[in-house]
Order: sequence, then C-alpha cells, then structure tokens
Amino acid sequence: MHIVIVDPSRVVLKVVSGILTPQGHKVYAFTDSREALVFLSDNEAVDALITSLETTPISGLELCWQARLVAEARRPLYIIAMSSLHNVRNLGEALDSGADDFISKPPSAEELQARLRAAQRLTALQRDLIRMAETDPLTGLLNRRAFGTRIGEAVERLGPHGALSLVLVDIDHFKAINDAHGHDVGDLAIQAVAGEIARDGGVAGRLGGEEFGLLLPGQDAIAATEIAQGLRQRCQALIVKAPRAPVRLTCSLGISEWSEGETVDGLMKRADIALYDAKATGRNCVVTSRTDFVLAKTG
Ligand code: GH3
Ligand code: MG
Ligand code: MG
Repeated sequence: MHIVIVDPSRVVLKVVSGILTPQGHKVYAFTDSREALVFLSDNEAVDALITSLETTPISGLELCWQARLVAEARRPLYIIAMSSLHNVRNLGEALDSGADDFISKPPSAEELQARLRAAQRLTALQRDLIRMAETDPLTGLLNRRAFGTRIGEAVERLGPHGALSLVLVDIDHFKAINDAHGHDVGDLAIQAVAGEIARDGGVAGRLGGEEFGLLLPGQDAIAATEIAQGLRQRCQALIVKAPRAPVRLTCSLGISEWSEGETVDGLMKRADIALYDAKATGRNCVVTSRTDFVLAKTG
C-alpha cells in the first residue's frame, strides 16, 4: 500500500516506517499534518493514512476528517488513528471523525501488519467497486455520471488562465448500421469509435448509446478543434469487421470551450448545440461553439 504516516515524533515515524517498509509498503512520513494532507490530496496512489491524534498544526481528528473529505467516493483510503492514550473516548472520537481503525502507540509490528492486511483487502474491494460504478461495460470508458463528475472537478481545478474544452461525438446514422448488420455489429462499431476517442489523451466517456464525450483539460477551442478533426478522420477511416460486409462509419462532433463563470451544464449545452448543428449541416464534420455563441464549422 501507499501509506502516509503522521506523528510529531521522528522516532515514532522511524519505528512505524521500519515495520512497514520491509513488508513492501511505500511509506511517506510527516511530522507536519498540513503537509501530509496536501501530499495525500495530490497523490491519488495513497490508499492508507496512519495518523497520531496528537498532531500539529491540524489535530489528528481534524486530519482524519479532512482526509476522508479528500477521498470521498472517488478513491479508497483506509485511515488508522493512533494514540498513546488508548481509551474509549479517543477511540469513539477517531471513528466518528472518519477513521476506520484505532491502534495504540507505539504499535506492535504484528498488530500493525495484521490490521494493514485487513485494510488491503478492503481497499482492493473498494477500488473494484469504484471502477465498476464509473465504467461503461461495453467500452471501458467512463459512464455518463462519472464523466459529468470529471468535468466538474476539471472546472474546479482550472486556474484563472486555464483552458478546458469539451468535445461531444455522435456516430452518424447509427440506427442504419444496427438495422443492416444487427445489434452485435453495432456494438463493435461503438467499441471501435470508443477506442479512437480514448487515444486522444483526454478524459473519455460514453454518454449514451452512440454518443461520447472527450474532455480536454489545457486545450482551448482551436486546439480542441484540431484534435476533433483528427478524431473525425480516424473514425471515417475505421473498418469494422462484420460477417456480412465490413462496416464504415462517420461521426459528427460538437465542441465548446469553457468560459469564466460558466456552469458544467452550460458547457455541455453549448457542445450539444454545436453537435446538433454538425448533424443539421451535413454530418461527418466538426462544429465549434465560440463563447460568443457564433458557431464555426470545419471539415
Ligand atoms: P444521427 O446521425 O442523427 O445521430 O442518427 P442515428 O441513427 O445515429 O441516431 P438515433 O438516435 O436515431 O439512433 C441511435 C440508435 O442507437 C438507436 C438505438 O437503438 C441504438 N443504440 C443505443 N444504444 C445501443 C447499444 O448499446 N448498442 C447498439 N448496437 N445500439 C444501440
Ligand atoms: Mg447518431
Ligand atoms: Mg445519438
């Protein structure tokens, strides 16, 4: 596991690290609880926190609470509180503050290792559940809900000069593919397009039947349009193997670049209008919504 340990004493940190490192755990030790929290927030790989209750500047209880908020439902995080005062009040407060377990300090090697084995079983299960809840089973891309959450997070992370674009992709006349070749071949076409969307380095999701989203953090509308054009061309070049005859397809794409103060719904809506425009003006093209609502068609 990737474990953050927090304790005001370097001796305790050394003892605990000495127990965990030989077991193959990656240990990050902190005497400062605020630094530990920042590290934990920035490093998704961290899946366990062992904190003393006697930490500064953030108390151990507060750290448990804050760490729980950071992890939310997005990633597994097993929290073990540790105190030299092993009494019922401390135990209750720690568990109520988001800790999963409580150990006395300094912990015995055997006890700590056993508790971490339990933690490992639980976090592996949680990781699987989170992945299943976020993934579209046909394509392996994010599902609609998880994709929406990622947009919200990307908007939150945007600095004052940051760029973020959203591309919506919809297979053209997909119903005709299903009708001519059957639902299974339709599924293969969906998977093929999903594979192309996943190659562009953004956050890719399947929003519904044959409609996809590609979120491009750091890309403005011009850069996103270029990426979308490449994607459109790759989709046009796809050949889906089918029993009757190989299937060719095209996609229409709509783009919106996030503008200051805009909501996630607003961003989605503009990309959707652009996509609708791409459909209305001939399909197999990219339409880019400008923030002043002028639509630009390319391809
Ligand atoms: P347009 O160019 O305007 O997008 O036309 P279209 O035919 O692609 O769009 P329409 O919305 O009329 O049809 C989408 C079809 O996609 C209807 C539905 O039966 C089919 N569909 C939805 N989900 C799946 C799926 O998971 N697999 C398959 N094979 N078909 C699906
Ligand atoms: Mg379609
Ligand atoms: Mg559609």
